[in-house]
Amino acid sequence: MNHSDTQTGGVSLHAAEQHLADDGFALLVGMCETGLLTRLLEVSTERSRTVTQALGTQTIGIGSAAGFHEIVQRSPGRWDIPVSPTEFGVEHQSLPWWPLIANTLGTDAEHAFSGVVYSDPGSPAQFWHIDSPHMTADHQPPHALNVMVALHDITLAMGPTEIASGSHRLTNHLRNPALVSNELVYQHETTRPELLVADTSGDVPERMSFPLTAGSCLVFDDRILHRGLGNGSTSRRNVAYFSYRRADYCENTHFESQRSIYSASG
Ligand SMILES: O=C(O)CCC(=O)C(=O)O
Repeated sequence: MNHSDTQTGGVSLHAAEQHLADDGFALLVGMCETGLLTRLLEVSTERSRTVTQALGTQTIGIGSAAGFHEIVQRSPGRWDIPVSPTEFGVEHQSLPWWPLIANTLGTDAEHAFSGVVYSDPGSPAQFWHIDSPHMTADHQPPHALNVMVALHDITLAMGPTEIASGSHRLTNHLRNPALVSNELVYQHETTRPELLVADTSGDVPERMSFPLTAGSCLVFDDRILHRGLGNGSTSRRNVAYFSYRRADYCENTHFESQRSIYSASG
């Protein structure tokens, strides 16, 4: 089914698809109706409470390999807690952004990950990173997309996700020998937008971040350079995420943890 006439959060689906292809991201304002938003926030809040209570005083390093199935610390004070669509009480193909996903990745696109990522007040900005590497030297359409849903109004002080606009075309380590795949995917202090055009005449991709109203979504290509900004406010910043992949793409760099907080060995 082609959804080209659909409206996606007040933006035509066609315009959102075009932004995604050209800039590597699309901002969809007012995407979730109140019922969906309330459900996502309530389930996220309850799950984070249960998981952090079960974690207790166990320390947890940075990155998914150092984390648990139920919780990963993505950077200091930034916590990723997986929640499946079923646990959220939603059917992923019924979510309001699905037409954009289906038109970009195919109607057989698969749900890859979902959950909530929250940052504590005072937590610092992440290092720039991508979520998965390019697969071929020539530029291909995205193999995976992320939808970040603001679960409440998010001011710039609370640290929304920052994007290097258009960088999905520049993060190709198979084309640019100066780039190291692992230093793009795993947060590395030297990775920043300038690196992508070093020793070339190309412009540095513009850094962009937006205050988000509750229920607005930032959709981005998995290969774009991005980072969570620091939370300089006194409130916790909560974002639900839903990630999708093409049916023929099955790499995993997102959740590499091997242990559960509920197992006796930790
Ligand atoms: O917290 C955010 O805004 C982004 C998080 C992120 O990109 C990550 O942890 O990989």
